Amino acid sequence: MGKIFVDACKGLETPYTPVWMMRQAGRYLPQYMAVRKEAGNFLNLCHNPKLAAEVTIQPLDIVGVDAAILFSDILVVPNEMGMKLEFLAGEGPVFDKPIATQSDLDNLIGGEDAASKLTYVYDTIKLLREQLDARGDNKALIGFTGAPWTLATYMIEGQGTKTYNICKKMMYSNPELLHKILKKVTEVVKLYMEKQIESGIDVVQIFDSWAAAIEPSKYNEFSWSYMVEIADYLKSKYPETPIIMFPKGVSAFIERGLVYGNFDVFGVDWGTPMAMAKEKLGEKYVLQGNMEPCRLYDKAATTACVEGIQNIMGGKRHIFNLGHGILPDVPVENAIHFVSECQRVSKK
Ligand code: 1CP
Repeated sequence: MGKIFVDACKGLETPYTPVWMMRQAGRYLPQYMAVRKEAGNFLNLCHNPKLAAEVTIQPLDIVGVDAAILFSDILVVPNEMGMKLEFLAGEGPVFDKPIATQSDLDNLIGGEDAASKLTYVYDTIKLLREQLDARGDNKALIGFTGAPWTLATYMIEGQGTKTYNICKKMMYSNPELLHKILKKVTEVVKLYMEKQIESGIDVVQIFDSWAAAIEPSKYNEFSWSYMVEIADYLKSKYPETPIIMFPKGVSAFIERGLVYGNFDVFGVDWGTPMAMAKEKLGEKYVLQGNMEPCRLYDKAATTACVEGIQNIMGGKRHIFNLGHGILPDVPVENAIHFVSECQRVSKK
């Protein structure tokens, strides 16, 4: 028997619709908080394969999801390109010297030199591969990367942002430099994902969390085309490894029929009506999603949404998920409820 999650990514029939949650290994789990404390801080946890593997597995046992997602962060990539990264309590990620000029970019490590520094990620994956195979329960392992655009927003702004004004100023006044940054990041990401696959992941997910910062007519040029390039590269070498594309907030882009490329699964965010996504994309891609994460605060609101999505998708070419990450103050029992409801309503 194949892994139910991998089969679903390929559009094959499965006994029920598999489910996982973005950000499922994280702060809403007391068991995660305990391991993070043991590690000292979040980045130490990412750098420690034994502990990173432990928190990756936690949601399989505690919440019952059908796939594990590698515990790491999208920002380890710019960090290993030479940008010093810190996670400040309450403020999130901060880079001490954002990229503003061509010479800042030239100082960054690129290509194989950067990708081969991420050994702790590959070691975590190898450990997880052994542990998951030993369990024998056919749960899949998802590897991931940030999209070049989403990574570039942190590299240029130096931190999270509400307005994206520094990177958008570059987009309109110096697009050549922005493209050079995106190209350099794309080259590292291609090799990074290739090494994740070689280390043992089953499926790749690309997070373009800040896709919605770009106006629809510029989205292909500054983000989508780079992800298509990454997918083409990976598919030419690993045609059997499914790729999930999750761009957040691009409902206008979907509606205009602008989605193309060598992906297997399209991750639908919670602001996009599932019926519209199905109509526009359902034949080309398996769809993943898309419950509004805040419905997890209420069990009845969760059940109603799961049933609604099931009615639209009918258990075909679908993977249940949230339409973005789970929030830290969600009760664990509500997450368990979501997962079991997805499996219940879709059981054949
Ligand atoms: O323990 C802590 O305090 C740190 C919180 C945390 C965690 C648990 C961060 C900091 N990152 C992570 C893990 C993580 N990040 C995972 C693996 C765990 C899982 O999904 O189960 C993944 C896939 C990510 C990816 C990630 N990091 C994204 C894309 C996904 C998304 O939610 O859109 C982004 C944008 C980041 C950046 C990031 N990492 C952490 C913070 C606080 C932020 C900033 C978010 C922001 O700018 O608003």
